Amino acid sequence: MATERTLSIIKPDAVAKNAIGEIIARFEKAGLKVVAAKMLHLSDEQAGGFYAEHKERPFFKDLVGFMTSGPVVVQVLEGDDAIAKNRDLMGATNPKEAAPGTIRADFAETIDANAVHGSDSPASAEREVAYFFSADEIHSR
Ligand code: RTP
Ligand code: MG
Repeated sequence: MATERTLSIIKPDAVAKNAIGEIIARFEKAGLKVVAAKMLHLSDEQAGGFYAEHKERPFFKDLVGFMTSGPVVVQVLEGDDAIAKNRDLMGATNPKEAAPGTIRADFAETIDANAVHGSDSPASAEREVAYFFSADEIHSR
């Protein structure tokens, strides 16, 4: 299995619930390492640019509104198969459909406020990591 990097965001709902530590513990227990991290309160421009692929979707305005509603924790996770592993830990986009024991099943109630973001492919991981972090902010280990 290839060592990969993926971009994770702990969204405003999970930060507000004081669940940052519990969510990061799940990554670490699954063998993913936090190699970069920061807390940010995203602007409309930052959130809209990050989710630019969804610009024409009906939920885009709500998505940007939610992602700017409070601070988030952005992290780079590194490990074997990190992109798919993180998506497995997160669970389905809609928490009501997320498998028991996944982050979204345990920490989220609605599709709009669903606790975490994770890159969905190697191409998005590369773009998303670079969106928030410069090379000297990432500490591979
Ligand atoms: P994310 O990008 O945040 O990790 O979520 P995802 O890959 O599981 O889902 P994606 O299709 O990329 O959608 C991004 C976020 O938009 C909201 N959404 N709402 N109402 C809807 O039908 C709908 N579909 C998506 C969700 O909050 C989702 O996380
Ligand atoms: Mg997505």
